[in-house]
Amino acid sequence: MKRRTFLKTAGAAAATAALGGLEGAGAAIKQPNVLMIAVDDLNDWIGCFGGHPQVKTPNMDRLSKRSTVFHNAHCPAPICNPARPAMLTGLRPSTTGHYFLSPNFEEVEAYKGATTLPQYFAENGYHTLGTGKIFHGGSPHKPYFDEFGPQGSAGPRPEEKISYPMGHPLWDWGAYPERDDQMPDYQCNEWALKQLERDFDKPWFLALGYSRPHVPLYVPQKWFDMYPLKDIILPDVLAKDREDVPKYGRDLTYGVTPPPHSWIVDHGEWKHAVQAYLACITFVDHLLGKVLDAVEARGDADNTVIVFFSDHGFHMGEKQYWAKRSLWDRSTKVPMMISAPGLDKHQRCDKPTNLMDIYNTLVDLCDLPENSRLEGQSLVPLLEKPKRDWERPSLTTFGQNNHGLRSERYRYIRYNDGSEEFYDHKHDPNEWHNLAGQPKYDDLMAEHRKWLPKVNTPECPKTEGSGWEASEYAQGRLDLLAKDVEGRIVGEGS
Ligand SMILES: [Ca+2]
Ligand SMILES: [Ca+2]
Repeated sequence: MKRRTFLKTAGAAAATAALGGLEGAGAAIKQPNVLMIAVDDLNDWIGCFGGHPQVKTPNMDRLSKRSTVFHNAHCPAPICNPARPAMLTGLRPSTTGHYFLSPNFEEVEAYKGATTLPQYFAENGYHTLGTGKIFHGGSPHKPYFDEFGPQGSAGPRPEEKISYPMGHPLWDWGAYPERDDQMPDYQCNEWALKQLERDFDKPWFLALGYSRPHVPLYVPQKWFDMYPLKDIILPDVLAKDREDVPKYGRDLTYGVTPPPHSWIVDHGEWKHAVQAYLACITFVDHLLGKVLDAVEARGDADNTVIVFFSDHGFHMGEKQYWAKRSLWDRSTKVPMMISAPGLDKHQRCDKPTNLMDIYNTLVDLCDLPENSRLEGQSLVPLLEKPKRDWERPSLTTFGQNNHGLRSERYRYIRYNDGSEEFYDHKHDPNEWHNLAGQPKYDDLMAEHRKWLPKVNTPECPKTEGSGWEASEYAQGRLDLLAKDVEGRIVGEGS
């Protein structure tokens, strides 16, 4: 399988050169460039993913037309800080013990000796550039790239919160600031656009990470105006959906940093929060459009791989819950698209895939030597044939020995205490009806259980002084923290 795509591309380029192509034979052997676009906390509310009927994402949709669109892709961990290093080192959370918001990537012993994705490209002849949020916000990004522009951030905040007066400072939504150019995402985008005007004497790898639609859900008013509040359609939610979830799963997703669902509903803020999320998505889509224009204007556009993904999904009230940190599809499922030279465009893939697979896939597409430490798998076979047999389900881990597995049709969850959930997406795409415990699903559940990781490393030590952490929740020890829930001035945001 390996190198087939590159060879095909090189072959096509050589043929062009033989026919008197203007690019010359030199271009025929050049490895493809890579543009990697990471979006923060974006679920499938994108036109081409069909997650919300009102969302306006013309540029993501445009990218989908040159890509293979992965409709069943999932994150390694449903929270930024462990998800990003897992995919960038190829080491699963269950291998490293890195599960929550502390410690930062650079402090985790198990990553030492791992070569991150951009470093691997640099070691193998690429010029690497990055800007925005690639690793989690607290980690310095510069050491991992040849050049790094502005690092992403949550951006400016008003003196007083707009919609959710209590709780974590990042948890708010509303129209702010006045202009796009006040947004860090805008500034990162401008830096990326400048790089895309340059000529490079090596193949290039450019990583661009947008911080929206991560909270605070602030963008200028004009983006809100695209979604009139009165017309907002709320997500499909089943009342009392959590009643058939095991206690461990309910405790794990009690919600600490985000507002309680009941607060949002009782204060008439649900539509407003949905409006704000949609507005943030369209703002990011607009920035992406400029980047796609810049790439398409380059002479090497046809020899550029584009990978687009979000680091995990996001609840907007589904299962009476907000944000991430769950093992349900709403948290684990990510939009993922891969466009590469020589491959068919506008393809749909429903096979289970994972952000962990991006590292392997890029190594494969760019004909780099194999990195044997990676725990993902190359998706090139699926890029070539999206409907081919694909056995391995997609694994998401949240806390030690809490796992979700997604196969093509089913979701299986097993918590640390042995309790389980099982959903049939063919008949229940919202995961409303937990089938675990019904004897007729025993065999299917056993099939899924076989794929649980054999290694479940204890949680790595937290950074000293990092304070409250979600891990107590995630280990099902809700009672320890009940006193903290009232005030809700806890947690670290994402
Ligand atoms: Ca995130
Ligand atoms: Ca339910």
